[in-house]
Amino acid sequence: MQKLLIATNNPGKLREYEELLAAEGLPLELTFPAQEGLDLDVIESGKTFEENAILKARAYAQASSLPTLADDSGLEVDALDGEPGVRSARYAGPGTSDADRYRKLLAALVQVPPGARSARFRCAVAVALPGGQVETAEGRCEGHIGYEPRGEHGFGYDPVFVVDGSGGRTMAELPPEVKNRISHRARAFQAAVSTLKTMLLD
Ligand code: ITT
Repeated sequence: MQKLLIATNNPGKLREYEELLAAEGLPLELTFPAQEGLDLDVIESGKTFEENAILKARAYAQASSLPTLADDSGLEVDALDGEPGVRSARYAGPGTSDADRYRKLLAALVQVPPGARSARFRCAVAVALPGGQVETAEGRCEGHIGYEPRGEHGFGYDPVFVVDGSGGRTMAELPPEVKNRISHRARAFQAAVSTLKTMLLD
């Protein structure tokens, strides 16, 4: 079966891609950086999610000689002019946890009233071939930032992100199969399916 390298060191993302691929039934065998003996430190110097996804996908495709999917994603908060955005993983500095990051976000929004806390998760997916060809797709999920963390599922900022149309539930309160139908990552992946088929399976 055709292999596809999922170029991420984030275990939450990995789990979601395994489920997304299984749901789509694509005849692709997923592999991961650790499984391929790869430990790259790609500098995410891009200004956009798309630029950073391309940087990661190309670096791993070249190092592994495998078709590679990378994802750059994050949270844009309107009251913070789109922050943390592409800096979502680094928002609270080096060596910090998911909880440190969402606590810093809640603190930054402490004065912001309900109704002004709109936000969205965004995800850019890049699929690169070892020769350098690359295609991208994007997905978004709209919502707002709550006042305290709720829920046990997911990862990252999920406990503080209240999903539009979910009856007031945070992303971390949605069962994984529901997150994987409506999330930014699910939507970006859906948008990339036809590209994956053309690039890898035709
Ligand atoms: P890789 O670069 O190795 O894939 P990363 O975690 O550093 O892992 P990003 O640079 O794309 O990935 O940063 C994305 C950050 O945005 C991630 O660390 C979370 O804090 C947040 N994020 C992205 N998708 C999320 C999701 O589905 N739920 C909650 N937080 C998310």
